[in-house]
Amino acid sequence: MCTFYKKATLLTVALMLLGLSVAEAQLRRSFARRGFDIWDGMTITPKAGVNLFYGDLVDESRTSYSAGLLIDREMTRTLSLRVNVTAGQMKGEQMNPVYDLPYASFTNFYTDISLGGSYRPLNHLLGYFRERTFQPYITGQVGLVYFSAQETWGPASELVTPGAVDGEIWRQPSGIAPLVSGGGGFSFWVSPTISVNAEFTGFFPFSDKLDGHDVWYSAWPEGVEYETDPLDVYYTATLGLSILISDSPFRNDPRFNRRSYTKTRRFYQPKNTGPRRTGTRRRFLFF
Ligand SMILES: [Ca+2]
Repeated sequence: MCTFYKKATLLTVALMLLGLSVAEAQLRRSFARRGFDIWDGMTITPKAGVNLFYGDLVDESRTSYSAGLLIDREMTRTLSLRVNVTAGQMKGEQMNPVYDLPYASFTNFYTDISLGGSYRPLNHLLGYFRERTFQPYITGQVGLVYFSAQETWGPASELVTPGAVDGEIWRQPSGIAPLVSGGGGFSFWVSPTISVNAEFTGFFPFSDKLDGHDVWYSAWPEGVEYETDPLDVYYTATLGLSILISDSPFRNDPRFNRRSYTKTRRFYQPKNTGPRRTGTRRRFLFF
């Protein structure tokens, strides 16, 4: 098992380095074409939502809260480079089917940081359009997760495992594990600088200890040790507000000019509802 996690760590680090070198190559090319500005096409998205934990410990109460920040920079008309940070608390409970009581429960404070890319298929299929109302995307990332878990015995444990005491802390593992993640989402255009963002991502950490639970015992602390499947997985569903720092150098596809024009014009048109003073004329906007 140890070798597996070592290999996974090496693979994750290799993928992160590959991602960085691809990004650097992209940046060099952009720089050669025009003056490079890191802020061009960058959005920051504060977001919050729920996380759902699925692991070898958890049957119930798997939903808790997360918040995070996404930094996304357009690199091409369809691809972005992104850094995502999420933090929050996870929780869950395992039920004993015989007594219908909780055997154990866990909480985990976690923070993950991921580097990856996202792909906007509509820009590919229909042409680049910055103000597209509904802009879906898919994303893939590699990263690291810090976890600080606590597993607590439940009322059924006293009836099943000699040595267990209901309400007492069983284990408190913490550490850093590599992860891969993937998912999708969409942004909903509100104004030239603001979009609403919704995203669903699955995180697959290379550790079985995010729920504090990797092995179990016939008796505690000196019983036979049994290993479980190393399958701790969590998902996040978040809502956020994307703020555009600076427009990207990419121009809208010509077919979107008219739509872009009316939308942008409507946004910038002065809303003059009061009585018009003599001598003042409506400003004419030419986009
Ligand atoms: Ca586990």
